[in-house]
Amino acid sequence: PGLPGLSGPAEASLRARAARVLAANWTGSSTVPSRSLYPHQWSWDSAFVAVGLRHLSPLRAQTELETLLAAQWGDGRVPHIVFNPSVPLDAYFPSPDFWRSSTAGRAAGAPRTVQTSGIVQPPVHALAVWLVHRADPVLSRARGFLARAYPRLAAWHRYLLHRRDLGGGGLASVVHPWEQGMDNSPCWDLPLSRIPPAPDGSFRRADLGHGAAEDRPTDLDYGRYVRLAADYRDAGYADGGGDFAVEDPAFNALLIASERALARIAEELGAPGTARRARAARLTAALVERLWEPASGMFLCRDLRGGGLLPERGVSGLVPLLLPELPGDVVGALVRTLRGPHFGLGRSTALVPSYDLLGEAFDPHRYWRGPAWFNTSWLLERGLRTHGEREPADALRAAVPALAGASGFAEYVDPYTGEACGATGFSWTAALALDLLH
Ligand code: 9WN
Repeated sequence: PGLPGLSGPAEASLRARAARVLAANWTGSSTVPSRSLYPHQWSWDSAFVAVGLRHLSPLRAQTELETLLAAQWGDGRVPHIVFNPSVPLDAYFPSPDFWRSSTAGRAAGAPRTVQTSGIVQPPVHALAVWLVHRADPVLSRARGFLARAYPRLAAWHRYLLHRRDLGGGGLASVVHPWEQGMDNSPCWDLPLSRIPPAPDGSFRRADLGHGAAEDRPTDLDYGRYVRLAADYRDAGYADGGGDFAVEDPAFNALLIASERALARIAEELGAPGTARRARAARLTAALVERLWEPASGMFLCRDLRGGGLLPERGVSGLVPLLLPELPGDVVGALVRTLRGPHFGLGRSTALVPSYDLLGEAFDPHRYWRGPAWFNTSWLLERGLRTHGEREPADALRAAVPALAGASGFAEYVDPYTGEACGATGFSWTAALALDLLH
């Protein structure tokens, strides 16, 4: 379907502009999220980028995912950053000399030839692989795309479901806010408050050279990010011992959606998908049991070190709407929360804010503390459509490309005004806008 209110030529020019962003950010084997702020390959960015790229070049979309999966560690983890060796060390912090993957990560099977970070990001990859396959099954079969990706994706899920089941309830935990992808979400304020920050002056932020300081995480946040990552590195990237461990609803919902995609991939390859589908159903039940909070009408994060659910309402708690096997009362409550005063969708906001509009920590410009991001709106568009909520799904389907184009493909926008924040020419914004134009 076309974009309501947008003429054919306007829509064509929006597509062409989005394609130009992705062409400018393509390095030859993968796409950087942003030439200025993020000059390497990021894990969940690449999955979202591939979903859009499949409409421009299924070959590039396959290559994007293959480049990422080639950097997988022996223990199955897919690193959150794959570093480009031709980019100067001071262009992004933390750089490869901080993570020291090939030495500190040796016991966990880090690759020798490519430098990576040692943490992970949300597992959107199997879903992306499946969508990319479907865009051009003939090319995919000719290249053995699924057959090569499948064992890597299976090992990735195995890592998350075994090494990362730190709470023992079946769900995967994140051990760093960067892993969940919503770095400075107010959900992390309490668990992070227990982490002593790395001393001032012991590291140098590169992000402040590109982004406005008031739109980025604070120095105190960074001190804590650095401490947590350094502790993990110094423990050889072994799981289980860190001071931060959280079960996050979006991370687990994406794992479940990807497990369902993996079932379809298995079937396409001639193997049964039943065990994976059953696992997805079990994980959905565990998600509801461990993270659903009826009084808030949404999922919350579980803090394994402090104990209990974290009270903050982040957009992450709405993302499980993606899952078709969610109980009906949970779906109904999620849709009401999304459209109610805390997220305001279709009333005060056209895209989904990253955090509770009524929350004490709400800030319309500061990164994951309020601004609307395009990937979460894309996920919720899918979720609404999955559950037959056609009218709000159609509205999001129109708003994502419109605001992406109007903001210069911004990294994130003010949820009330649509004003661009962070980097412009941001890859997943362009990719997901393109996807919704198809
Ligand atoms: C740390 C690349 C990434 C996204 C994350 C976003 C931001 C990095 C940073 O940029 O995080 O991984 O330096 O702030 O929060 O979701 O994947 O676009």
